[in-house]
Amino acid sequence: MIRRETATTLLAQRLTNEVIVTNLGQNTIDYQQLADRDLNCYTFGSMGQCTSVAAGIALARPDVKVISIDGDGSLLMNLGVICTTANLQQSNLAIVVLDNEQYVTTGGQPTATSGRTSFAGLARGAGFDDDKVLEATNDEELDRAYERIINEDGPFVLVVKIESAPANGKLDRDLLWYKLRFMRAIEKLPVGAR
Ligand SMILES: Cc1ncc(C[n+]2csc(CCOP(=O)(O)OP(=O)(O)O)c2C)c(N)n1
Repeated sequence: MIRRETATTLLAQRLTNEVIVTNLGQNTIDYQQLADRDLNCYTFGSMGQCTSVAAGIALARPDVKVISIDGDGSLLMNLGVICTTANLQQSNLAIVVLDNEQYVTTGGQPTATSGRTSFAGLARGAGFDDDKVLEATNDEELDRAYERIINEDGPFVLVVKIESAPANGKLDRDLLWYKLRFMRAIEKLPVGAR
């Protein structure tokens, strides 16, 4: 099982001009605490919308790699988005699902992936290429997968099986400040930065 901190820091150390969009709750806390940067777009409260927001940014800025750090419960709530993105074939989009098999933010109720459901299977069924659907259950697999999603064209789906412990620290809820900081940062990013 991969630790939350490892799932964040292994990606953070590879980042340059990529946009990161984080799911509400735990994933946003991790990136605020461990890997805060102007090109992070945090989502708050909007369960299910993380990958949709990322796909929209990726459409608006095809010259920038956009990585969604989604949660299993949240992506399960908006599964249509993987069909939309598979059909759009956005080469600059990667969807990373931090799959702890629970709705941790609301108390740890099990999600469908704790049972028979597999995001890798869902992603292939949605239309993602087989070789762009990646799964990581240990740190080595995760590091190799991050290298691919940073350096190769997507669209990718990367399913990361992580521990069920919550993120460390508290959510900083200064939503407007973070939103404006992100908007200014992406505006300033020269076209062709990828
Ligand atoms: C539309 C909607 N329904 C319910 C909630 C309450 N809620 C907030 S976080 C969360 C669980 C999210 O689960 P998951 O995506 O697996 O992320 P985790 O908390 O495990 O990191 C729920 C049910 C919400 N914010 N919005």
